[in-house]
Amino acid sequence: MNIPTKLSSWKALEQHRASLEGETLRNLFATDAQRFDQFQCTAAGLFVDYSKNLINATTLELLLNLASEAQLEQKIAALKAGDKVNNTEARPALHSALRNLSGDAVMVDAEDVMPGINRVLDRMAAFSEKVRSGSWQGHSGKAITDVVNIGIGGSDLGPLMATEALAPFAHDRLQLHFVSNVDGSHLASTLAKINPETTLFIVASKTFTTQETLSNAHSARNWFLESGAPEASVAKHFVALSTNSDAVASFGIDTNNMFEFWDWVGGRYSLWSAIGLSLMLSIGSERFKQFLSGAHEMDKHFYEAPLGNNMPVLLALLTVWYNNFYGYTSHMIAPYDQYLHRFPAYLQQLTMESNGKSVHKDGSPVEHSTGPIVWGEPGTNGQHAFFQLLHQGTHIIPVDFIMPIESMNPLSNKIGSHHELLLANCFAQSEALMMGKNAQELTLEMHAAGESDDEIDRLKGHRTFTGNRPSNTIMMQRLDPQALGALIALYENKVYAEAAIWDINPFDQWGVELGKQLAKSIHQEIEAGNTVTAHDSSSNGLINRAIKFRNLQA
Ligand code: G6Q
Repeated sequence: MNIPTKLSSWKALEQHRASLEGETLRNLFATDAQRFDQFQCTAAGLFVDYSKNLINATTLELLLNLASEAQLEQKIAALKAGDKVNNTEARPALHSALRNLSGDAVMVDAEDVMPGINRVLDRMAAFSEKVRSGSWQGHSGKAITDVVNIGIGGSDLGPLMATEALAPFAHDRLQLHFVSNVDGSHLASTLAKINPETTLFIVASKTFTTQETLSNAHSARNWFLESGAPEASVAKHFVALSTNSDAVASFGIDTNNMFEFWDWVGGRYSLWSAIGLSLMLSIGSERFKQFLSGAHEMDKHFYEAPLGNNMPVLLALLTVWYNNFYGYTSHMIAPYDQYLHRFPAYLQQLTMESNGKSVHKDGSPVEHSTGPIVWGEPGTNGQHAFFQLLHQGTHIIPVDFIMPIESMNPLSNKIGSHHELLLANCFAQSEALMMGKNAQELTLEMHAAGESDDEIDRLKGHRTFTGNRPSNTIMMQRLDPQALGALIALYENKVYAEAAIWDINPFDQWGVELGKQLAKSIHQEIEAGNTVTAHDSSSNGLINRAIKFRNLQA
């Protein structure tokens, strides 16, 4: 085991960090005209400018030393080879096999998993074509118009985010809906918009034991049957995506209508598997393949590029740099593309569920902070809300700006082109965060606007900006299936590289399991309706209050 804080490269980075005290991004740019050329990376159709970071050539060298000392290359090779990198669950993490278009075998326990993956992909493609063409019909002989994916967490966020991101490529007739929350309002508001005769429900659950999903699926089936649909027609309107065929059968879905995946696919990494069926229905199997291909290109880059020119590794090292050597433990994702509006939420699960860990792989406590808090909103909306804190707050929050160069909707009017305005805002934000505005610049600006020296003095503290706030800018030509695949795989691989350096397991989620377990027992208590005493006084009090008021209403 490589405890990161004990590595000599970690200690060297601590010293280097101290030597950078007082250094500014402004100065780093002023003294190095090549900075933009030096700190950039291109891979799988994506371009990353990481020059607006608090690093110099020595920082990068020392971070790369840390990667080597933490055996990152060997750990990347282990991931690719299907080693049991998820040590607490004794499983490999082979989401990369799901998009492995190389034709090479991928072995799990001496068996090549590629034929099984390709068989399911072919079944998904054949089914999608039937639904899209209208030849798959509901019980009254009408084509499907609405698809409702019922799932939660990894069985929801990925397909939801990607379906929204690729909305310009969506099928004309099919409306996609996603129901995740066990709050009945989520399902009810969706059911109110659709017709049971022309709706296909996809019940997406790796384990097929998740209470929220099963509860929503049962209510959806009741609604469907109460509409007068014959029991035998459930097969035309309900399909399942799961690893658990017994549970699918006992729910009442014909296992011929089940698309399988495997326990070595983590929930939050499952979008590339059968869990992507809703996306495939929306964009078609060919485009789904382009989506896989973008991710595969990024995987190849991750496996093969030297660490110093490896996009996921570089972004991971920057996160480690800020998280562990500056104490910047929050990370903001700002997609300048409305279609990516669910991308920050998706990344929140990917990164926080993967790297929100406090112990090393051997179970010993970590001595450093791990996964940052990830959040965000699309620009320019965020600019009119929380960006104030990014510019002048006491927290320094590194930002990833994500920006397609071409718009899918190139509107313009007498003010100009929407997309040029969007681009301008994105570039303006990263520049402003980095450069800030000093007293001299403010004075010139306020004098030019005819303001008095007194007024300048009065407002100086409020209207100057320290700057020195780091960001990356990730650009792509346009947000198409290939680019989205590459973008997601970039972050998946980045998360793995961070975990490898921190020596934590990014593929388990015992916190999620705890929630599932506790909710189950409290649910039984609420259903029973008796006064509970088994918990702490707060939990007892809350549960009893809910029971009391529910009984009063009954
Ligand atoms: C993901 C997590 C979690 C999971 C959901 C749904 O990595 O494990 O978000 O995806 O709890 O689980 P099921 O797909 O088994 O219903």
